[in-house]
Amino acid sequence: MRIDVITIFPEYLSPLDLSLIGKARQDGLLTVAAHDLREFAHDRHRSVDDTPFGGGAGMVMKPEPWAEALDHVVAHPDRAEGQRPRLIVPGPGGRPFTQAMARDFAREPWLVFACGRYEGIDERVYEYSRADLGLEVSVVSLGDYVLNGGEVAVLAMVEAIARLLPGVIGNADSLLEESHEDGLLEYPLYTKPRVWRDRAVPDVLLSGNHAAIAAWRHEQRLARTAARRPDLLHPAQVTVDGGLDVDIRPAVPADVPELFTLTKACWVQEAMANQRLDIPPLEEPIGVLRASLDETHTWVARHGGRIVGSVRTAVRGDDLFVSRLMVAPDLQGRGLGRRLLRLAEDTAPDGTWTVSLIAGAGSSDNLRMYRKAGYRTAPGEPAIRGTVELVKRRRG
Ligand code: JD8
Repeated sequence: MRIDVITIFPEYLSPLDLSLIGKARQDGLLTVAAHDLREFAHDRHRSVDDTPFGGGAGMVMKPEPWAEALDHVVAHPDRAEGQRPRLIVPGPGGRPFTQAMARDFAREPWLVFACGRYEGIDERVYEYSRADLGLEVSVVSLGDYVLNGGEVAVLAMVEAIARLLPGVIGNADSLLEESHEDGLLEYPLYTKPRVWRDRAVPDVLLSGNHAAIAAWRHEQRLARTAARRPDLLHPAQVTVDGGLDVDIRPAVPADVPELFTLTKACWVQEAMANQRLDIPPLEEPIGVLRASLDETHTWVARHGGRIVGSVRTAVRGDDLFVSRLMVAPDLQGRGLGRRLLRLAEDTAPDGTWTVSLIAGAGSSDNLRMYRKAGYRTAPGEPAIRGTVELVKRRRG
């Protein structure tokens, strides 16, 4: 990737000589060139700013030096004829810079950053870049606070973009585990010593129990995200009772006809997601459902008098088996499935060490929810082809 930066303070970008970005440049993965805007100003004082038309405080960057600088950069001799960079202009009024944008920019072969100063750049420079130079122009903001110019934003954006380039970060897997990649903040970190100034590392991290560690870390990530960045969570995840107003009770025989119908509606979705019809809940006759109420714990959730969800549990030795977790198709994605799952988990009697369930291998929404809830794929082959067996270790 090639990056050109136009600025009146090229020295501001010297941090890009250091660390991982410096190494990537040495390794030829990345080229960064800083251009001094003043070299494109030709009056005695090399002035790049002037007073604003229409009045107002401060100064505005003049269009002529910008146009010359952009002409110069876009005509770079190493670049193929007709190739055009993307132009990124940092500005407090831009679209907020996100990890998704960093990924998007990292796919481009060539980026140009234009660093404004003073009150900003004459608006005609944006028009000229689009219309005459044929550039896609993105005004991007680092965040909701005021900087004096675009240089600091460029440092941040170039770092976020360059670390996504193939080969810049040794272990590509580590990129996948980061916050802002999967929507939750990081879990807390600890290293040696085990006890430091009377503060011990949480016991679970020393237990050697990888499932328990994963479950603990997941809980920490959820709690942190709810506390610091509730905007990243689904509303139903922020507080336990923040979801739909539902009444959850043990199922009774009078619920069976309606529960039977809801089951079919929900598992038609499953049949489509997994491209098969031989799924037990779809095939089950109503009499078998009736009998299951005596052999399992089944709950139904009602909203406005109507059954909108259900879940079933059965104790099998030291495992709690959860099945028939369903939410009416029109009410999915509001956290009700998660609530029913939590309720099922909470009913596990003492002496139950794991909670397990089976999901269709093609049910990606369900699988994502189960993983977020701390479930992990059970070792070994699943008993039923096309399914995934999931297990979660209970806490404490
Ligand atoms: C570019 C000039 C300063 C902008 C008066 C003083 C980004 N998140 C961000 N906050 N601020 C900037 C930013 C600020 C800039 C320039 C970026 C060029 N200024 C001006 C207008 C109001 N101040 C930014 N990215």
